[in-house]
Amino acid sequence: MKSESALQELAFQALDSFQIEIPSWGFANTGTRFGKFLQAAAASTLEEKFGDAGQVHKLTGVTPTLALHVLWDLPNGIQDVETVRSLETRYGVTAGSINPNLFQDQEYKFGSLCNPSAEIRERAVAHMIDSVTIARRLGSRDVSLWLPDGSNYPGTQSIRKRIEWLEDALQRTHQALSPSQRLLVEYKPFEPAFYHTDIADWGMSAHLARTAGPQARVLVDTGHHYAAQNIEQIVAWLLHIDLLGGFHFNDRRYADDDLTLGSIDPYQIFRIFHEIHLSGREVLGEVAFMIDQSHNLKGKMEAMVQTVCAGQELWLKAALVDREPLAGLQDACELVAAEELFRGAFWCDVRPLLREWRRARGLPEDPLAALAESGYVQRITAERGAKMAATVTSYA
Ligand code: RM4
Ligand code: MN
Ligand code: MN
Repeated sequence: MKSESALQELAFQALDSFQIEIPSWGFANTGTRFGKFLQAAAASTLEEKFGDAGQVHKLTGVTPTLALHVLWDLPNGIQDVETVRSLETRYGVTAGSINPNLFQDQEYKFGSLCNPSAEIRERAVAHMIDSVTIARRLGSRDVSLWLPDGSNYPGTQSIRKRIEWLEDALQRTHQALSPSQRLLVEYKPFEPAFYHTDIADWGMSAHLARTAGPQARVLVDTGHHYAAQNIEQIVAWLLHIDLLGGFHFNDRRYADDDLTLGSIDPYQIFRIFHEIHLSGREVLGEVAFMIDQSHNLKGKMEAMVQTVCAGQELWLKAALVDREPLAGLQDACELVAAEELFRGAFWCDVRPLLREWRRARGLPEDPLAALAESGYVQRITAERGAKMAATVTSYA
């Protein structure tokens, strides 16, 4: 048993090292495949997204960066960089990862970087390179690619040709990176394509990252796996081969559900965090923690604050695993004792320690309660609600 002060020191160190990026799209109106559900408090401009992100950072102290989606957030591309810069100063959060958008233009119906048309592939590569430029001008380290490409029916596309096109596109994107930038390659086995996706799993991402160049890494989105897949094992492998670039955190019950972190299976996030803790603190500079969630039913501000707090709780629980004795038990094959030690940390109620840490750092002890007390959500609901009636929600 650790003394109370030793425990506090360990907890404070762990919490000081934890930051997580929030996504601009987590504040906007989103929906299901069947329609959008509008919320009066949703952000519909980049300024509102920055405003909301600034508020989350003020309440939690651990979300200094906002992930941006080119086209959604910078519809005029490079020209919008100055606007972003002024919003950064105004709201106290800076632009985080830059996400190219290769999935909403009509020309990408049959793919973007893997489209059989050389002309369309060229346009998609140009967008990747623009995204690198945007990121550089904003001082953002990571360009984070999620590729929607794939096919729906067997025999309709050449899987092999598309691999070559992709290798070429990512090499060219990599050449545009400055020395401090990185290219993150996200994978997803399904949706929007359902027969094959061109980057379906971590092996494909790892290969593409390696072929692209030394500044490319793999991005693990927790919702982008088949059910029951052992994600922490993938994380352990990526750490081992030095290719883990970051995470998109969210939770899921079935597919890419984008539910709030830890809502369905908090133990899984704990197990992932354990692998990171095992690698030591140095690895944190190399592994970006990001949230990738859009909230259709929960209030957006509440869901984001709740997610950040859940992330901190699970990070802290995983930090409490007594790793040295655990290693001894593992080597001795003391299975029950090892498992009890491991899950003992998971069951520890860390909320009092978190409250102490927040108090010591001058943050509200209970960010969700502080959000409610601040009246922020009521204010944006009143301010933004009037615009809502004009928004289109229908699917067909
Ligand atoms: C994907 C993926 C990407 C996100 C897009 C919009 O499912 O998770 O990270 O940018 O959705
Ligand atoms: Mn994602
Ligand atoms: Mn996703």
